[in-house]
Amino acid sequence: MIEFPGYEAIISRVYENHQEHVFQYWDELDDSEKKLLLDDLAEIDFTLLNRLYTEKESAAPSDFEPAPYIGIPMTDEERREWDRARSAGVELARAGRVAAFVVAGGQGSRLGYEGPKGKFPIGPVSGKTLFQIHAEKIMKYARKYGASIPFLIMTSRANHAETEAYFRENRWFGLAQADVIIFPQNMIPSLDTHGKLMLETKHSVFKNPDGHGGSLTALHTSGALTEMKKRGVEIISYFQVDNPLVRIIDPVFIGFHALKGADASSKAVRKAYPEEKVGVFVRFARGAIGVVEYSDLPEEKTRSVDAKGNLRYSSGSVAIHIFRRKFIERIADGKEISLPFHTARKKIRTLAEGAEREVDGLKFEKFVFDALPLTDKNIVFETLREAEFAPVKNASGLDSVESAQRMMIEQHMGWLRGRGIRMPAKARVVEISPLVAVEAEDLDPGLAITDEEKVYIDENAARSVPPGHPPQ
Ligand code: UD2
Repeated sequence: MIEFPGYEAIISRVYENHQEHVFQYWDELDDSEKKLLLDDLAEIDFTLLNRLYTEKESAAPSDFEPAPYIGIPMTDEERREWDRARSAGVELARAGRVAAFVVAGGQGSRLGYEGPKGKFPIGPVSGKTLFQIHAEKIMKYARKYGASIPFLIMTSRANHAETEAYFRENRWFGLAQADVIIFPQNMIPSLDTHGKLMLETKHSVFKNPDGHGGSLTALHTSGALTEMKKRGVEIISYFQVDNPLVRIIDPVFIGFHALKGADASSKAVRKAYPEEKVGVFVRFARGAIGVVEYSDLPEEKTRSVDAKGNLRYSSGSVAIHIFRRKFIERIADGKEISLPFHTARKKIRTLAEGAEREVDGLKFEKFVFDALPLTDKNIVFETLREAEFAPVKNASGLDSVESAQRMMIEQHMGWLRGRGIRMPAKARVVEISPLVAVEAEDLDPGLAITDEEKVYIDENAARSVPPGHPPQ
């Protein structure tokens, strides 16, 4: 057994759990590296890891039915209800009760991009990054509602420093520095298929971020939640970094959430096709509403249709939620309640027997939607895909850079048409700066657009001209 003064208990724990291979490079390490490795090992909850390894094949839930949801309004009464919700939502935003929260712990590796995904350029004309678009939307909402809207950003160990530096270099994209709160999520070791820890370097254990479900704990442990309480924020509007279309502050959604007295609320879109890679909203046997991830939805349920031929499990989760601050405080602070871990089998690059190699491994992640059944009340709210869901997952094809950019262009052209703004003959690609508009009604109907193939409407171009006086 190796020795290092002051770390006897940790070293014994590693041996008791049959993980002593993590010391295979011990003799090559200097004292500071030895300490780093031991500190890394000290953070590991071996009891939890042993349990996760034993339960790795545990069955997915199967006893559920499709969840009820608030649909797109069809009748006058429903439209009136929407108007009431909008007023309530606007009121809350004006009173500074709302914060925006993006989970950005993932890397852009599926896009073939190595940095934080938020730094990926997505603006079809401007080339603005996902982070810049989100930050500018928040600035626009803050201006519209005349209140500050804190922007909470969860990173992970791999991209925290780069994300912080990016916001600093860009002067927080015009937001007040104090309103941009960036904090990392926790990490959990991955295991190989025999339940063994793996090394990332000779003096560190391979760990993966603990999933976006870790965001609720990270909000608490980082102090962000306490800060929100101090500022009087009651509602946390949660979204994923990879969706440039997201309506970050949606007064109707916020209003429904508040008027229904929900602890959490979630947006759903109709699934585009049965195998679409989105979780579906369900009502579990005990009555709670939650999400079953697409990979856990049995084949016959994935394809099941009703009498009219419509998909039964059609409410797809777009990973947009609202959480009541007090609900997060309750579950993040509670000692017994914690979200379950899901196991994913992934290839992991690790260091073993003197060389870097790729091995089959098990990654453990929490999913934020597992918090939904822990609420006293939660609602599902239907929305239109083209209005707010364009995930950037892949370099090409489905859910890609190309499809997201096309949806952004279509949305912006739709807003211009909706406001009766004339589209010049040459214009093919149009992008509107979030600082000009986050929805059609922000556009001045007198706006004149230059006759070019690629048009970017920013604050300078958005100056209106009197009707009948086209710009020179
Ligand atoms: C997620 C949902 C899926 C659907 C889809 C919509 C899960 C398990 N699946 O699929 O049901 O709603 O999104 O686009 O949620 N992240 C972190 N830390 C982590 C892991 C992820 O911050 O440890 C962030 C990541 O930066 C991204 C988001 O969570 O913003 C989603 O991660 P993903 O792209 O891996 O999720 P995906 O596509 O499997």
